[in-house]
Amino acid sequence: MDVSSKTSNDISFEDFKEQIINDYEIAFLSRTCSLLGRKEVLTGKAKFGIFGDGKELPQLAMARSFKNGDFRSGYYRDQTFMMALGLLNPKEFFHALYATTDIEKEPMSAGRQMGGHFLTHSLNADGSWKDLTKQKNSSADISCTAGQMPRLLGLAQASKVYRNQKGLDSAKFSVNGNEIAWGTIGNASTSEGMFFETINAAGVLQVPMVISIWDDEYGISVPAKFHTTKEDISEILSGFQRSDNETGYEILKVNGWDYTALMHAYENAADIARQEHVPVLIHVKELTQPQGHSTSGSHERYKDNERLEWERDHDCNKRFKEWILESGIATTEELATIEKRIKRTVREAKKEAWEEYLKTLLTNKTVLVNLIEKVAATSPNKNFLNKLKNDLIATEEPVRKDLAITARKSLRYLLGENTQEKQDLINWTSNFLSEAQEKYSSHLYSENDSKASNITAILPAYKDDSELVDGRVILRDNFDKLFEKYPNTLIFGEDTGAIGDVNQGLEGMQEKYGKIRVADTGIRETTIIGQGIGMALRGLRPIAEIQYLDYIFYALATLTDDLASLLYRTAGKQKAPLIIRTRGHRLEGIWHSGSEMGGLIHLLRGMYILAPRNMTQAAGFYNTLLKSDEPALVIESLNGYRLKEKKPKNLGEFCTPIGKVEKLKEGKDITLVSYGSTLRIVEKAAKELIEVGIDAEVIDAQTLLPFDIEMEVLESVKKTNRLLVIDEDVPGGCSAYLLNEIIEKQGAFKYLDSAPQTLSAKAHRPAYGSDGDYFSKPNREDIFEKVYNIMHEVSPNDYPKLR
Ligand SMILES: Cc1ncc(C[n+]2csc(CCOP(=O)(O)OP(=O)(O)O)c2C)c(N)n1
Ligand SMILES: [Mg+2]
Repeated sequence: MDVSSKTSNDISFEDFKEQIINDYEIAFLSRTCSLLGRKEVLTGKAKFGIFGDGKELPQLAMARSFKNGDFRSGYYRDQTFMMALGLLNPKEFFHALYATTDIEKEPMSAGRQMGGHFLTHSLNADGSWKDLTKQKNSSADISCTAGQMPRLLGLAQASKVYRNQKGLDSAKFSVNGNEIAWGTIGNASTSEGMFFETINAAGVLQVPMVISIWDDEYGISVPAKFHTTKEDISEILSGFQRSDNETGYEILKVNGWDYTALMHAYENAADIARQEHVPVLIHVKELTQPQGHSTSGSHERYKDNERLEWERDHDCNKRFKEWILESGIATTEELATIEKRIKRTVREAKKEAWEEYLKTLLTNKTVLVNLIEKVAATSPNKNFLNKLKNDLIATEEPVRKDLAITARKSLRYLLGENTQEKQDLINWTSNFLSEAQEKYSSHLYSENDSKASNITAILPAYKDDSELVDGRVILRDNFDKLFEKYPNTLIFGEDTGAIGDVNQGLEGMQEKYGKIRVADTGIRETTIIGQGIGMALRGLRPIAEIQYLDYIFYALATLTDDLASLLYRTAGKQKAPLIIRTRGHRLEGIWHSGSEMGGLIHLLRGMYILAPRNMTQAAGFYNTLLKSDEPALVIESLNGYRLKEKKPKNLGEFCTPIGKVEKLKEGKDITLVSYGSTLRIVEKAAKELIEVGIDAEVIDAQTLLPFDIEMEVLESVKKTNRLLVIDEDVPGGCSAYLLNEIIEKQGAFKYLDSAPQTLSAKAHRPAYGSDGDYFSKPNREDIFEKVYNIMHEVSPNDYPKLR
């Protein structure tokens, strides 16, 4: 196995010396950036700063053991690590602080994330993968403490899959699974459930993950005694330590100011993880925060003098320097020369970054000042316009907002004027606004050809004598085709493997495709999603199964904070095309009847949310999604697995289009829009309505995010002039969203002759009793009566009062 690394044991003393001096330079460089960064915030040039000071030394050790192909999943303290690997330079550090919106200059997020949130680019401009085995990789940070943990599990698991599963397309992602996923987390954040869930799962899965805990004994102002039992995280995790006869973790403890101990700990950890695929936990103790937590306050408020004194004494850079001097590796003068040079470098980088940041803004300012000057020359509102112009001139360091406000306000003073100068100002303003908007709003979804809503629809095809089978059989046989067709696809979840999911949609698949590709997991929704995100970030095509929609909320934080925001927060530089399979809508009881679509569509923008009415449509969505590279949530109908459907002959091929509604019944009196399980009831109600002379058009929304890109519902409303949206979410939930899409976005209000309405479930969850569903969710009679009453209002003579 090619996992050997050059260790400090087998290099010459000269090399060792050089390495140490190099490390000292990085430690000093990083610290200088932190100190100057804080000043930039305090003088108002940047809004907020959170830095890596006090954590430099262990990050140098981690960087030294970090190889090409490896992945980091960490948090805001890791600037030294990034600098050590050449993934962040001082100029980029300052660009991030100022939030420069140019991705070339601010590669971490093009100004979308606060400084201190790191990443590397996994994608080329066209959205295709770079060769991740030839670069050092960092998944994109999020601010939520411990939010990096679930994905860390998946990043590590990918190595395990690549090493053990034959036939995968691994060229750009793995060399025999030798890659380590390196996690970092603050001591206080280990209190989060996500941390414990991940630790346990990685122990079960035995994946190559090295998790470092940067322990500075504080979480902002709160000391360790309020966070951690016994105030010692590795002590309380000691039960995870592997033994001769049981698998588990290797747990290491090391002081964060002890350079040689750190180097050895990290080399040791890397060897164990890389070669044996055993998770390693490194508890790095006695770290400090020389400048306190962030620029939001000073730590003198909550640390006593004794602690502050202790921190000064244990500052890892100070101890490192003392050790270098004591060991005779360098002299005081030599280090002073280095420090002087680095201070200069950082100051220059800061200056250049600020100038670059301001440059386009100042150019735009000059153009705008000229444009306003010209319109003012002939305008009766000259004085007002000149005031706006002079105010802008006085704003020496404008942000885009200042320019936008000035331009937009000046147009108000030109109402009724009709000059070329005014037109020039209008043109400039429109351009400026759309460019600025693009900088802050692009990449919520893919902008490439593989965008999910670009995938062409392929209809299911049937033989003349196609058999009627249970819906779950269609899913199962379709998954069979998909596993055959896409070697990198794998599915996992609670009861997904051995029994082939609770509804037998994967019956026999584990026997056929093995325990890696069709796998059971523990009951731990958050890390099931984390497995999916991490593996998707490394080129696999995971399908993570959440057993019931009602339990997705355990994983909601990871879905909304990490997965849904990924493309946006990386400005298109990372993707995680994770498919989440779950089942929901009505069945029975409070936790097996969920259809909480409103909550999901609001929190998961950046993902696709699909609610197929039957298993053929569902299978078609999986087929479409695997051709695309975007994350999606597919909610199968819980009560549809045993309903009969005609079995298509082109399983694995037909594609349900994303963003397209489907008309299920033509009608002329009213448009009924619904989705999922409710739709079947709507169809039955529509049949009964015919008996009283009401001819409803029935439309399946089926893809909620995005909804009806081609605006087919609008065409329907143009014909029927009436609209009712029906679902089984709470009042004001998804039905209100659909109404907003149709009325406001599509502009259907112009064509309505009756008030548009919604019919939803009650605000509470459905009761379990045999008629609990009937009284909790819209039933056939409710739908019939609601439609009838709308028609009664239109024509009381034709449709006399029901009751
Ligand atoms: C889920 C969540 N809760 C609260 C916060 C606010 N917050 C940011 S950092 C932090 C303290 C983290 O302390 P620790 O994990 O020890 O890391 P350190 O900053 O000390 O390195 C808190 C409470 C957050 N970002 N996310
Ligand atoms: Mg801490």
